[in-house]
Amino acid sequence: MGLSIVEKIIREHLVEGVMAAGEEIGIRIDRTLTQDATGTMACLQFEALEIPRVKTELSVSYVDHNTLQTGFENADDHRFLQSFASKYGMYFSKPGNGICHQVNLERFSTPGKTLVGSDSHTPTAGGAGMLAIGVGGLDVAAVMGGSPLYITMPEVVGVELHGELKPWVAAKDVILELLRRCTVKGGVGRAFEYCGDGVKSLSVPERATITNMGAELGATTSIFPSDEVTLDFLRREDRENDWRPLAADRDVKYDEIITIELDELEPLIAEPYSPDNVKSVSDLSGLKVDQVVIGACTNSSYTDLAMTSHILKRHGVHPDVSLHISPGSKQVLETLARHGELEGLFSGGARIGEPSCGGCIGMGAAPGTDTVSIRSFNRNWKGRSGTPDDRVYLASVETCVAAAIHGEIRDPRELGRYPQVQMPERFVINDSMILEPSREPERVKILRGPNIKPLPRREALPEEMSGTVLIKVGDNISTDTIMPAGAEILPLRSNIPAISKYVFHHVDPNFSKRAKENNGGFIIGGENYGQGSSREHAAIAPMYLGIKAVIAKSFARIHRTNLINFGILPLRFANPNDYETIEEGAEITLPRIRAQLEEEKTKRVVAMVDGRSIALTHEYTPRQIEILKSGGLLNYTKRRYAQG
Ligand code: MIC
Ligand code: SF4
Repeated sequence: MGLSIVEKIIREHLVEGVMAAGEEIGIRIDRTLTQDATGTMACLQFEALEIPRVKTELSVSYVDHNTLQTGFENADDHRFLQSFASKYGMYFSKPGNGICHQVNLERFSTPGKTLVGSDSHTPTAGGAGMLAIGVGGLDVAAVMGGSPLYITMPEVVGVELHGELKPWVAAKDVILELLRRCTVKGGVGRAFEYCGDGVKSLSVPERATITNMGAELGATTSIFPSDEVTLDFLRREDRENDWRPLAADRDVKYDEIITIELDELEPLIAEPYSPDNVKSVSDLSGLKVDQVVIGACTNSSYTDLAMTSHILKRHGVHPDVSLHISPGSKQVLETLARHGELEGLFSGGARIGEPSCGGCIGMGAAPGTDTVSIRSFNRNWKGRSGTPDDRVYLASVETCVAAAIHGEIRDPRELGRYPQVQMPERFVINDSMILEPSREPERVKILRGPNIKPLPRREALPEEMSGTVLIKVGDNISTDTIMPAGAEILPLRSNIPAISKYVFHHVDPNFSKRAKENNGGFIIGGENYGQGSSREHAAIAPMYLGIKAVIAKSFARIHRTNLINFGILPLRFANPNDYETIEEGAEITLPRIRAQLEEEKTKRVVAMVDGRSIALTHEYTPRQIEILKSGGLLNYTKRRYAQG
């Protein structure tokens, strides 16, 4: 039977396990990507492994999230990351050079290579045929230290694209359509591989928009074939030598096939507060819009912004709208400047920010009270923008520009002639903000500011665990809810004692105080607990507060692994109805927990809840059980990989 692209790349990199869906496999990783908000922890963790130099073929450390320097913290982190990269053999992309996923796509993406990144949107690189997976920082640290990446072999879904998109309908609408059909948990345990005659009509940046938002489906990864279109993109980046063709075998048998007729799609929009809350733009026509933000790793490529410029030249921004633009990278900005499109953005009335994540992670551009903000981003969970009761809608750049011009949501097709923007023959190639590692690493001193605090560690798993249910939450709780970001909290990513005060802050500001008073305890969750970002702070900070286990109906992939990596037990209700029977304040005991986990075959754990017993399941692999027994991945990896 023929293989999919996902299977072909995995087969080339397989070092442990069998390539069958649901099985744990270990794959060799060629490259890593880290960003500043998760990178400082990854670096501290790598340091704790006591390995002198990264062992990957290429590791790049980016600064893109914490570029708002309202105090010393972020600037100190940048200096730390720069000195760390130089000493340990990583490339360093300076603040201002752009969003990790966009810069990676432009300067490093290589078909057929494996990439792990400490950011959930790492699969953006799948737009150029890379097998790219988002994980927590500790998993990246272990990979930089020479460990394979351990994942559950996903099922492979073939997304068959037919035809071509109509003018004003965008790649963003393709992924919004998938989110509408599959929901934010539809991709858990699955990889999305794009195929069909429609693939060739999409450019690499358009493909990257689609694979980027595969993260919102909860997918392990998303990938496009590597074809002439990929070669064409790499040529414009002066990297044609990085190309190799990649296609699924003709007789491939996908686990499921989803078909999308591109020419039947219409402009779509996700309403607050979930990326899968998708409607037709025309259904919302007339809704007053106060702010429009174009940018983020989903939609901030040269073609996105050049098209914006051409439309703004024709029609200016509505007087009541504030239009913010964050270019994805310095290359995008420089290319716009060289081709005269930057002028169109300014003269049309846009506010231009530096190339960074910016408003996407609440670092600026927070919307006003009771106002509507429409964004080309990928996430719209309540409060993520920095305004607690925000009303953020997600849409294509085309739909965003139409709203900026009209001051209300309008179908972009009403704007008339579509400006067909081509990519330039050559993008502006200027890697001056990407620094090479030092050739004399022993002379490099790591620069550590006062906000960088030592890593907290967890002891080995005790024989028995007991405590109180500190909080009970519902379905689809994102890591933004568990560990919020934004301008106030994000600068504390290197300081776990300080950031842990904000765990569940917007649900219960006293959560961290209560956790401390109770010496930790338990969390109860619904379906898809921990969806969204890869931030391991949503596990480290609860670990620091003494959380012992999270008992939920189901978990999102990255967060579940992060919990295990930090010695917190993710456990599932054997009978989901038991969720209803546990309230905040209940007393839970996990008797003989070490022994229970060792009874591997049953994969069951019995919990005593206020004296009654409840059956839980765990689905840990033998390796994960060892990690949990060691008190987390750091203790485990140190033992296993430090030598050699
Ligand atoms: C996000 O989009 O939520 C982030 C910020 O990029 C996160 C990483 C982080 O929290 O640092 C992600 O997507 O993994
Ligand atoms: Fe940055 Fe937003 Fe992309 Fe996360 S989703 S990497 S915060 S631009």
